[in-house]
Amino acid sequence: MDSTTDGFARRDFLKVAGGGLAAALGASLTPAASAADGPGGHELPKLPYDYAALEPYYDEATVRLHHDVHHAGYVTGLNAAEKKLAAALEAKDFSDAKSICKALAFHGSGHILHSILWTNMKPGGGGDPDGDLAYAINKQFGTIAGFRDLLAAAATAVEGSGWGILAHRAMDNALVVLQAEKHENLTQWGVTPLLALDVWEHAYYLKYQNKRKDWVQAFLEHLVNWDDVAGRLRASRGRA
Ligand code: MN3
Repeated sequence: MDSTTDGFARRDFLKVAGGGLAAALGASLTPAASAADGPGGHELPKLPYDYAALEPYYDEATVRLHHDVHHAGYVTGLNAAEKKLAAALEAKDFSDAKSICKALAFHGSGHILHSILWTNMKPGGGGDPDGDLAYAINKQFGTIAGFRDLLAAAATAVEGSGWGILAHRAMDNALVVLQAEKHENLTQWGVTPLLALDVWEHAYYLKYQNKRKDWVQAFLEHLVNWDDVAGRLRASRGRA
C-alpha cells in the first residue's frame, strides 16, 4: 500500500469513527474504541511489529514491559475513570469530579501518547523526514538539524517523567515542539501530537540507565518513523 492510498484510507476511517479520542489518536492507529462504544471500552492496541523488532536500539525486555504493563495500565485507568464518570452521571453525584477529571487527563493522555509512540517507531527508522513534513519543519524551525536538536534538548530536559512532543496546531497550521510533564501537563490547547518521544524512566532505564540523552539520540537516529509522523500531519490538516 503506498502512502497516498494509506492516507486516504485512514482519513475515511476517521470520518466514520468520529469522536474526540479517535481524532486524537490520529493517522496511523486504528483506535480500538470510539465514543460510540460507550465508557470504558478502550483496548490496548497491538504493537505494529514484534517485541524484538527494534533491537538493538530498543531492547525486547523494555518494549514488553512498556507495552504490556505500562501502556496497559493507562488503558485500564482510562476505562476505570470513564466508568466512574458514567456512575457519577447516573447518580447525579459529582463529589468525586476532581479525581475523575484528573484520572481522565492522566490516563487518557497516557493512552493517547503511547498509542502514537508505537507507530512513531519502526525497525530501520531514523534518518531525515522528506516531502511535506520536511517542508513544514524547515519552514517552522529553519533547518531539519535545528528542529532535531530542539526536540532532543526539550525531551532530554523534561523535569521528572514526561515526553518530548512535536505537534500540529491547526488554528494557524503551525508546528510546535512541546514538553509534557507526566502525560498531560504543559500542553498547548488545540494541538494534535504527531511525534511522541517518551522520556519516563520506564521507557529507557533497563538499557540506557540514567543516560536519557542516549535514549533520545537512539530514538531520533535509529527508530523514528517519519512516514508515520508525516501521515499524522496530513490527517491533522485534513481535519482542520
Ligand atoms: Mn511510557
